[in-house]
Amino acid sequence: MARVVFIHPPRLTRWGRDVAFKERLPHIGLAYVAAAARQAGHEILGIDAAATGEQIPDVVARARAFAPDFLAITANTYQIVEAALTAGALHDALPGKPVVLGGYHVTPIAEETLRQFPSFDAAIVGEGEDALVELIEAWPIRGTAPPPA
Ligand code: B12
Repeated sequence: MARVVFIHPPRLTRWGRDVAFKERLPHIGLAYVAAAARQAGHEILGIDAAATGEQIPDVVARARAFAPDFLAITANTYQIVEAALTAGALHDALPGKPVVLGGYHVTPIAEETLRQFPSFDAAIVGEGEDALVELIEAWPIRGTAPPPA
């Protein structure tokens, strides 16, 4: 069993402006992936910072308090910089904990995205329910040996 935090990144670029209803809607795709992880027996925490208005320090504090093994972030293209900054802050606060990216930005350009934003350790393309569970279970967490090549 792993402890996994699911994050919809904060909005950084529109501070002080009214937030439209669209940005307040919870992220359904991330919820699907989180539900699959929970169904597979993992402990989950969801942080929809885009919907709640939380900022990177809030996300980091909540993630740390949960003592995660694994961090999962979603991003559309207009959120990729926010997601990368959040991943970097999580790495600083939780050294050695893997951060995996999913969603619409990374799906068509995974290799380019991972090269451009080294704060992501891995990416999942397309629908993430099964793939994320497989990745969590294969990743060498808590000192377990890596899977055979
Ligand atoms: C529904 C929808 C909306 C709803 C969102 C409701 C909600 N809060 O969830 C509303 C109407 C609000 C909306 C608004 C916008 N949308 Co919209 N929307 C869609 C749509 C039609 C479906 C998304 C969806 O819910 N899919 C179903 C869920 C279950 O799947 P999913 O989100 O894809 O998630 C799966 C995978 O992506 C993956 N995954 C996702 N995240 C993660 C994370 C991890 C860690 C992992 C492992 C996997 C993973 O696994 C998930 C489960 O299988 C898509 C187009 C499409 N047909 O897919 C566009 C789409 C996502 N929207 C888009 C855009 C641009 C917008 C707007 C900016 C439009 C605008 N100009 O206002 C706004 C932004 C709103 C905001 N600021 O947040 C673009 C994004 C393109 C991009 N590259 O970023 C899309 C792809 C449409 C397009 N072709 O251009 N949208």
